[in-house]
Amino acid sequence: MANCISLTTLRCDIFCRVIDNYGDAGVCWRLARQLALEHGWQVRLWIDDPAPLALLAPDHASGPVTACRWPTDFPAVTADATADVVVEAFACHLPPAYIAAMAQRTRVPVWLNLDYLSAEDWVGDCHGLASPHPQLPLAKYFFFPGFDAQSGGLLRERDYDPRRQAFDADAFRAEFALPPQTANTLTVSLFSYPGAPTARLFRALAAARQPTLLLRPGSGERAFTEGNLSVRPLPFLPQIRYDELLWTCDLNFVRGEDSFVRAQWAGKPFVWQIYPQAENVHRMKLDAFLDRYAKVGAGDTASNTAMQALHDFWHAWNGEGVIDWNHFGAALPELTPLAQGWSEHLSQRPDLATNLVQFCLERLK
Ligand code: TRH
Repeated sequence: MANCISLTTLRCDIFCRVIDNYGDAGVCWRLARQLALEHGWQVRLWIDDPAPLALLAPDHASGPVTACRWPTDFPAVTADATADVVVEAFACHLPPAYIAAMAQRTRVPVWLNLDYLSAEDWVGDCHGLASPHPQLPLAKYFFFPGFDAQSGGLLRERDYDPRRQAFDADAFRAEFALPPQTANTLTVSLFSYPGAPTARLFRALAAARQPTLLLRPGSGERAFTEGNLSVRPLPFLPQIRYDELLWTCDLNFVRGEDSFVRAQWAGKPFVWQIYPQAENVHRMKLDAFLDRYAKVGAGDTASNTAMQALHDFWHAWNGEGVIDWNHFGAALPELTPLAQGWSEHLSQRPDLATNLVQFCLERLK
């Protein structure tokens, strides 16, 4: 890790505490890269556990973001060692010594709490609200990702479309020794939490008429074939290449937050396993997204039958009901244009990094 305390002129410090899995680091790294590459900010990512970065961005040490180990006992720093923009990711609580130094700055920093993504309507009412610090001359702004213009938007790199246009799916398949694409085989990617009903899904795919090639990145599981199902493990791909897997497939099972967003950009049918929360709070978040998604699909792109099949399959995938692959699989020809339309609908809006830069420049005195 770089020697970070000595750096003096800084534009943005992002603080990330890795709760579990990859998403905290995944979201923060993606944001940090965009702020550095697309907006020219000097960005440090303070992360308490750099292990996920080694998988997400094996070349992270080569820049453009300076990854710093967030020590348990963050030392006292001077005001000029703090940044103009400070992003507190997912309410990770900044080091008190750092907050004290922020308060000493001649130019008050813009302090953002980057929250978790939700499709719920209340996000638009909370996005951008300021919360004054009780003792210090500082205010923290709540910055909510989201699916509409009242939110902070979604992370999407400027080079996403050119990367996709340059992508060679055959070369990707050859690189991972996968069979060439055939019209009749369904290619599926699966990234899920341990509680997902994968055994039931595999049995249904094995018994289905259509052959399925199912790719499991980072699962460590073995390859096997059962009936019409062929399961192949893949290595955990660097974050920049995970998009390529999603583009290769006809259907993507994703989870959490960042892979969920990436599947939407890919414009292929997807199934989302939401991060489980206490008292089933996550079910409201799941339905809030399905409501938005159905509104876009309610037009000419998907019938009520297809939308019902999607709704029921998503609920079953999240532990509510039984997996019915026949209905969901039969709906895929209608769900594909729906996914494409949704991706195009979302990509009309400014991306989250652009919105965040605008938000901060308006508040930097
Ligand atoms: O790993 P996750 O379950 O992370 C979760 C969620 O972010 C959740 O919101 C948060 O509360 C919890 O962490 C603490 O799922 P997510 O968000 O999809 O993050 C996975 C990251 O890993 C994402 O950036 C995509 C990336 N990835 C790769 O880069 N290569 C891969 O091969 C795979 C499978 C994923």
